[in-house]
Amino acid sequence: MARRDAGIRFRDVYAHPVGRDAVDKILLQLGRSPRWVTNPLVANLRLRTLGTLAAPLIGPGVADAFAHILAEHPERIGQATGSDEQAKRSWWESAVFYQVYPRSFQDSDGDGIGDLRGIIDRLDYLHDLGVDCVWLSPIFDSPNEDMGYDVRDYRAVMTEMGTLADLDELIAGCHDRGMRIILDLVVNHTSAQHEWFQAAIADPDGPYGDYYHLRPGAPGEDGSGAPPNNWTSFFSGSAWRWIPEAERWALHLFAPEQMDLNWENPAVRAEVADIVRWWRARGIDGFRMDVINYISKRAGLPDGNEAIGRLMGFFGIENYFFGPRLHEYLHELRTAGFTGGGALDGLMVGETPGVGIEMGRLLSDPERAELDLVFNFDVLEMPGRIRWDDYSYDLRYLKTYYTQLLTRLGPGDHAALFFDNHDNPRMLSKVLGARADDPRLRTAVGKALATIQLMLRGVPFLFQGQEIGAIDQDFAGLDELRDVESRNRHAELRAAGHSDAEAFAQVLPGARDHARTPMRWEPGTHSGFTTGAPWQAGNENSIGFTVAEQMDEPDSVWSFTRDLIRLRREHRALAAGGIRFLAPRSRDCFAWVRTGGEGEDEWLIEVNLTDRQISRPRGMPKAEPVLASAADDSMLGPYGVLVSRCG
Ligand code: ISL
Repeated sequence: MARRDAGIRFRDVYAHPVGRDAVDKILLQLGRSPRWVTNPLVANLRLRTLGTLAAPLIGPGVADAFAHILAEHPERIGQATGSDEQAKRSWWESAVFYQVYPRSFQDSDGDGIGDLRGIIDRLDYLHDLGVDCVWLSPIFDSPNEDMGYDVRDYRAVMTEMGTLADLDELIAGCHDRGMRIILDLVVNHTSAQHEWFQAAIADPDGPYGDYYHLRPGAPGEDGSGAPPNNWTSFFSGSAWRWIPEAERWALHLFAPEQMDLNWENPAVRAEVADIVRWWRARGIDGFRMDVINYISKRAGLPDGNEAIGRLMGFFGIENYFFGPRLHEYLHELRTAGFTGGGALDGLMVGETPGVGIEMGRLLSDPERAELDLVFNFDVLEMPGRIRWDDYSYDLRYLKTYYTQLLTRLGPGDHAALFFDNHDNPRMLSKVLGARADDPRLRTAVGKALATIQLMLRGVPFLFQGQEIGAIDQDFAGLDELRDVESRNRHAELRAAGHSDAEAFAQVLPGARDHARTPMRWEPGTHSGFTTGAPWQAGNENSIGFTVAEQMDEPDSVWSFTRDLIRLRREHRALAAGGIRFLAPRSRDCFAWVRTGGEGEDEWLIEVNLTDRQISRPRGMPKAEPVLASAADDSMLGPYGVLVSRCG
């Protein structure tokens, strides 16, 4: 069989959306410029030659892995087309989203776990902030091995969070206030306790056996029996679990209790479409689709390339992060699940770890009727860094990242703009570290991040607590960490010979637990989150950074965030207009203009990305300051911000 990479030149790889994003991702991890690969010498190299030359450095087979991906996806990078005016105007394009992590938002019954009634009690708060759409992290029935991301029943509410009647009341409460609500749909995998999986292992050759990736084999008494391939889990260890009662290996890309669904099976796809229709009928306005780019696995589940596995930290990822039938599955779900009365309605925002700019454009191209927009995670860490690294995030990287991202997106493309979520430490703490104890700096950075997120061109997703300058927690030890990823990583480090203290020190910087501490509503015991014992430690007691204190303080992060959202609501250019970047040569100042339609105001935004005072860039357009933080008409203080109306 002719090798797949016969004749392919490196420029072909870089002209392909998947190839370009994969190469850019590798360059990002290596902290290298794209010029490394766009120069004619490299660009004209045959992929096979490059693979041979690079083999000593990156190992064999990488070129073939690229060729394989290109062969599976015939698309080429499309040019940005259309215009801002032509781009369709759906409700979500100008909406401000707010992610609620229900478990840590508000407890109403004193069991220490946040619940739906608690969210209902806080809907006026979200409305006052200016939220247009609430995204709930999973509330479905779950054993909570991964805090709800292991669903046991897609049509029932987790007991500790309430009932379906509560959820119906919450949906109505949002709609009555002119807000919308989307749920977190986790359908790459189910809980091992889901009835489908239980039926599958009871009868692996029966109808449900093909709902999952089950493979024969056996670990052997002496453990000599190897799993079906070398894939590793994102939560440590192999991605395969031996199920003795079924005498099968079962695939789990995440925890051993999260069993990957086999989307090649039309019955699985039909089940998911039915779940979507069921929730749409209950009034849900859409979904955030959990790791939805992983659903299509390469046929045969082949071994992962050693070099890619070492570089990315997970073996096998090239066989599923953008699988061969992904477009087909998404389009089918979009049309089967979301077509209400003929028009494509409802929102599908994809959580797509590992997907880069071009793949994101492909998945969210309106012409394809797949996803509406995706989360691109490359903003969360600086080049060459991973979440577990203990380092100081330099905000100047945001100028590089967003200038590249938003310049590459066309008017028909949309970017989800986010800094925090339930899976990552707080961005504010990544920037300031221990300096976050300085309330002035903490407030300045909180406002700067809110300005970038709410004033750039894109769809902002605030995460609970961001609006009050929430920061990471000083967890005292492993017993305060609840996240399966944190605890498994700690166990893996201990098994590798690290002491408890060393293992904890390596887990702490990247622990997802930082984002899952209880919302700080007011000073005092458990910050008004619960009258009981909170499920997760939240030992911060800094003064001035609770909701109650911030709402009363005109110079707080909360008030500034509310004012930014209000400006978006009052001026279309800020919510849905175009963007023109200014002062490209200034490393320290991130400046841009939001452009409107005929007769609409244009707006100038300037952000000091450093902890030093700087002069405003020269040559800015004439503009009247409307909202400012640590700034005047000539200087921008540390992390200072100016939002001005042009003209
Ligand atoms: O945050 C991440 C990438 O930056 C990863 O830690 C995260 O696991 C990955 O993005 C997938 O996350 C989603 O699926 C997981 C679940 O644990 C996460 O909470 C969810 O957001 C498995 O369902």
